[in-house]
Amino acid sequence: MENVVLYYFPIKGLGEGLRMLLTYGGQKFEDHRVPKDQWPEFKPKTPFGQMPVLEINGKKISQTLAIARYLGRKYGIAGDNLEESFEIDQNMDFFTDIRLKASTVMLEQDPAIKEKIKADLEKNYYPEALKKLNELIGKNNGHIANGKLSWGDFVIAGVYDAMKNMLLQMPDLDEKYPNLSKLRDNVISLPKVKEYVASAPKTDI
Ligand SMILES: N[C@@H](CCC(=O)N[C@@H](CS)C(=O)NCC(=O)O)C(=O)O
Repeated sequence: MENVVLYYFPIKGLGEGLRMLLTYGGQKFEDHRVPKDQWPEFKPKTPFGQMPVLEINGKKISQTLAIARYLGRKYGIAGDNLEESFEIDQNMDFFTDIRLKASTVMLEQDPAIKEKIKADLEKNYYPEALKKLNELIGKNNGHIANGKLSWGDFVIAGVYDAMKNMLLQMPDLDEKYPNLSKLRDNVISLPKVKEYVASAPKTDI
């Protein structure tokens, strides 16, 4: 039997999609939540100095999308052919563009510049990008690609609260772009995942 450990901070963020994917796949794992004060000691022991990290029988692997794709292939939700796999990758790259743009606000330390970047994204980027993402999910029956469940859905569902509350800082995200929260609900209402979510620590991000 595989010995599996998922390392991430004690929040949902990028780790939650992987926790939910492992649960969906019926994989028993240790949900190791690394407290902030223990991170400096653990950081050099990770492949790229960042989490999430998945350890399988002592081997540590990293990068959220690569791990999610790997688990998706393992559990049969990575597309049924090359074209379907491509569609998941393409649409997840688009989602990642939005997530990384939104992260620039959080990463900026100067309050005045932070406000400027946020205002610019709200005026010139989010309306078009989030409208497109919302439409894409709508066309795919509440999924990111191919009109059906894939590993990409788990990543988006996991990071949804962090996007809404910390990165986009958009309290009305559910109402403005309802297909995003519909996708999240589709994932968290999957039987095994629902059980995991009910017993998982409650966090805002
Ligand atoms: N490209 C990486 C990014 C991971 C990442 O940004 N991790 C953050 C937490 S969400 C982190 O480890 N931050 C602590 C640090 O960089 O020291 C991935 O997709 O997994």
